[in-house]
Amino acid sequence: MPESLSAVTRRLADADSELARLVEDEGRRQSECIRLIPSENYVSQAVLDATGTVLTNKYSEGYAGRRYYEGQQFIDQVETLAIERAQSLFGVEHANVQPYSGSPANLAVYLAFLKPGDTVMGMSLPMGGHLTHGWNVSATGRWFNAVQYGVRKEDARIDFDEVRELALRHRPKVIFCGGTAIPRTIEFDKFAEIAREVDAVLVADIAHIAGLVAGGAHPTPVGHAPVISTTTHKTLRGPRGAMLMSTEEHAKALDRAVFPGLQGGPHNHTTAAIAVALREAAEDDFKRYAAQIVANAKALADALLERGFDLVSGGTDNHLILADLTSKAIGGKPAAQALDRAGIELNYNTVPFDPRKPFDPSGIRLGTPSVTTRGLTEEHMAQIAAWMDDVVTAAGNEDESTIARVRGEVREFVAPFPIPGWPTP
Ligand code: DSN
Repeated sequence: MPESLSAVTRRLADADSELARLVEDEGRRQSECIRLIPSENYVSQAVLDATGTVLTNKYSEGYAGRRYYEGQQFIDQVETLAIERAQSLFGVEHANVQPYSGSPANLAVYLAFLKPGDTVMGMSLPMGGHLTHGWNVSATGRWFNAVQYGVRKEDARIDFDEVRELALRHRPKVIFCGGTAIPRTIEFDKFAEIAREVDAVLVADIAHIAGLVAGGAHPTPVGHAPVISTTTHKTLRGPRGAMLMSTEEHAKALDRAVFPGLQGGPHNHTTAAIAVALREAAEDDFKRYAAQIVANAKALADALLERGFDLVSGGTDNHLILADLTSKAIGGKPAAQALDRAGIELNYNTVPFDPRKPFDPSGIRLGTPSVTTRGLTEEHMAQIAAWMDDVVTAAGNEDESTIARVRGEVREFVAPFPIPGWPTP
């Protein structure tokens, strides 16, 4: 067993040293970087523990009390606990905790409410939506008649007159709101008004902001959207999984769509970890965490603006920032790659009305859920913006020595902020 392995991977190394080495390297990478991908986080030790339990050994197709396999005495209780915690945290009538991840959860929505060829409306991917909201390369855009809305060119905000006009013209059965690159508050009430007018089911995809909603740092869709879809691993800080929540009216249709419509056995170890995360999210500490995510994002946005970054919509209301690097004379991809070499991890992203291709777009997308989990606060954001500025400029000038200098400074900077589940160096 190699001496340099941490205690976390030493046991794994007894069985598989090659794999243990990779886990070790990834753990070190995560602890030595400033991780700014807005859909990622660091889960707690308890969530990690629940994920690595014997619950992974069990098949349990069906729902509590109605399974197709025996031996569900405890699995039923685990799933029920997760459901009850979701109901209580979000204030919803019904929760299904079985979807494997966000895309399958959204596909279950299609199966519950639409037939192939029916009309669905969602925000287009390059404007900030999600693949599964009807984007053309996704099954949802190929098998359904997808009508896509976007944002206004002037201020990058959703144009509700356009959304209403599209809805009246195309009469979608389902309208998705929410997305993956939306730096502003989602106005669920305005979407609900339009959905009512055309008799569509409004689905709020809160994958990105679920933790903010749970912690009171973003308005809730409950009372506006009868169906809510979310992943559990972003701001909610749980394992990689998803949930569908709804009013009682849609409970049966959604449950049938998840199983047997789309999936087989639920991943019980994930369900357990979701239950743990939901319990954590109900604590007062989590409210402080959610508020701090937003405070950090605003401070980081302000610091980036001061350094001449062009932010889509001019800033942020939530955890996420989208920057158009056109004015910095560099594409999003080479900038993201240089930042990664410098230990600052984010992703390249299209910006609304992007003239460049999705694989080589104009923007970068970043956010504060992970750094906030580590304990960074507003006072640290100016330094991160300064490094980003240095690296983006250096990347344009092929100045690798600046990138190497920042790499060293970043490593030193994050060292006092340990990550859960990983030993302090
Ligand atoms: N891949 C997720 C994100 O990064 O936003 C969305 O599915």
